[in-house]
Amino acid sequence: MRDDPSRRNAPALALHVPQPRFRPGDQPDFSHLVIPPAGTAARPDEACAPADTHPLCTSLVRVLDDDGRAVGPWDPKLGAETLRRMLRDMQIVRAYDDRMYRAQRQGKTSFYMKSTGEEAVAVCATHALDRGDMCFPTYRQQGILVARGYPLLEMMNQVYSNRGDKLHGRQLPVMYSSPEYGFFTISGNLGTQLPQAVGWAMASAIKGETAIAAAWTGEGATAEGDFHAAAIFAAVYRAPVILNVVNNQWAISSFSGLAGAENATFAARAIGYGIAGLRVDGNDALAVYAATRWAADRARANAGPTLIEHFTYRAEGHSTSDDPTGYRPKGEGEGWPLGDPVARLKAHLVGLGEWDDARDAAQLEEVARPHRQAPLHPPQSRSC
Ligand SMILES: Cc1ncc(C[n+]2csc(CCOP(=O)(O)OP(=O)(O)O)c2C)c(N)n1
Ligand SMILES: [Mg+2]
Repeated sequence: MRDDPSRRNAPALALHVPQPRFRPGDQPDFSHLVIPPAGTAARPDEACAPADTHPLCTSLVRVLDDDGRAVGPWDPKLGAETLRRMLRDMQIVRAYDDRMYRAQRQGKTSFYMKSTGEEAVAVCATHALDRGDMCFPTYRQQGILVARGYPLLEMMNQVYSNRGDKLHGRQLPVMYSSPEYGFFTISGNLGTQLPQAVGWAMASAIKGETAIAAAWTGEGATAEGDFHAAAIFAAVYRAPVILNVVNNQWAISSFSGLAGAENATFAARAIGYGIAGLRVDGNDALAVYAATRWAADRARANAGPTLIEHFTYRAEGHSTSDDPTGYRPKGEGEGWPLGDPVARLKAHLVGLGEWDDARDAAQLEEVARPHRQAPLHPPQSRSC
């Protein structure tokens, strides 16, 4: 109380309200970010004590260097076929996103959300999981469905809420669901998928099965109580689950500082829960793959859950309802120091002699084609 005479000289209490570094009109500059060179992060054994991973919660696991070479102990040493498949899946996601964004602008659907710049987080993690593992995504992991070969036509049917929509228009566009493809129904209520994933993983263990669960959340939604409920259950029971935090710097117009990023990394939350944690270059396809495989192997060995922070950048607006020029500088993403995940994987393949510009151009043309051919209202009749 300011009137209390015994506290007359005490400073008035005040709150700290985090502010983003740059607003529209400012020149973005990411030089404050500490980006360790690729290949420098240590790779502990998958069955290590959680504390052995904790130095990695404030560092960054990176495999692809500036010249597109794979370096260091986290190099997953994937064959060219897998690398090309991951590149192709990321290119499909990007082409599909562009197409659906335009469809919304043409009035064919009410709403769409792109994952531009974050394609590796969903696509490469899925390639590192087993087909039977259960995924609990947000609206920005359409790459999981693409990586598992879910038909794009079914995805479009859902976005258009047309007669072919398996969900009969009962879900907001982009909130897909496919039990057959191990893709848990997306919920608009942020964070709910996290305790659900942990519960699914615990059930898998209780039944003595071998499938694990993986959940994704944006960094903004880690401020929800559900994140913490999920983490404590996962930690206490050593549930076979991977908790992915996709730190794309923004939660609609709120910057990551409002979810705690000024104080600690998101990966560092693993330290408080006493579980394994990794902080990963989310624009590095090989680092995402390697970290996910590490965490999956750890879960399968009953060594406990892993929290992975994917450090990335939301290159476009939050959704078709958003205009990011109202709260961040135009072109901020172009200065993002971790580059573009698709371009980086392409450069790696080219460097290996396993890809070239001509093949890339042909593939880009090809992945755009199915969208053009897809009928807007396919002739299937509804089953109910
Ligand atoms: C419980 C809840 N609170 C708020 C919202 C509104 N909302 C939808 S998306 C979003 C931002 C989420 O940001 P983040 O978790 O960082 O994920 P990103 O969109 O960046 O992938 C908010 C606040 C919601 N859908 N559910
Ligand atoms: Mg975010």
